[in-house]
Amino acid sequence: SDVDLKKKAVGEKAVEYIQDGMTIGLGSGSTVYWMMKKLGALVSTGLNVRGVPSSLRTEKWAKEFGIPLVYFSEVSRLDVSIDGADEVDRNFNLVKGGGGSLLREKLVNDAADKRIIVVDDSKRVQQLGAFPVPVEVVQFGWENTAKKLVSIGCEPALRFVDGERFVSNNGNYILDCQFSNISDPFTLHEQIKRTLGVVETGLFLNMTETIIVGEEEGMTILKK
Ligand code: DER
Repeated sequence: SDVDLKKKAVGEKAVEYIQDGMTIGLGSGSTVYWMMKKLGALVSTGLNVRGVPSSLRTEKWAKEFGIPLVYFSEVSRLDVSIDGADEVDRNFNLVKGGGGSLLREKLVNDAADKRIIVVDDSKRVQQLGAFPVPVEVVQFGWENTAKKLVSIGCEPALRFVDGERFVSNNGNYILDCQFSNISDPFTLHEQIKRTLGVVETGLFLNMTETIIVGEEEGMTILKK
């Protein structure tokens, strides 16, 4: 589909930001898939890199494509992280977590010197919030946590996949929280974050400075 073509184009473009010897934060999702496929091809021709995966699914792809991996505990900083997003606003703020990897993605993203986001243009929005904000919560007492989130002004829905409660790579649940409109994502993130039972939110604020957007004709590279 033309969305896949856009994802492939921007995923492959992001590889241009990777230099020999770099340690890379490997994001998660179908756009990152194309970046990893291209990166694997360059590794097979001699590019020397190592990656920290932000999900078990990404770890599997890295092994499939021959991208050397390193434990997060073995590196202090990452040279660059490359990841996707579910929504991107004009201030480079993101909603992420559609794939359920937001906690590790945020930890990897935070440890990177340069952070690159790759999206197709359907992800660009004027204001965040059409996409429900994924919130990772501990399993114990999740119903009470959900009630607290209602009082912040959202409609939280426990995420199910294939009829089963989704459990993240960290053993937590995800509540997809639909807000009517998010005028101040910073305040909202803080409100959600300090709610008892919440581990992390899918609001990635001030966490990227380069966004590569795939379009009908070519792509746009946004720099903050
Ligand atoms: O779950 C995530 O945060 C992914 O990065 C997601 O936001 C992007 O997934 P996609 O590239 O498959 O659209």
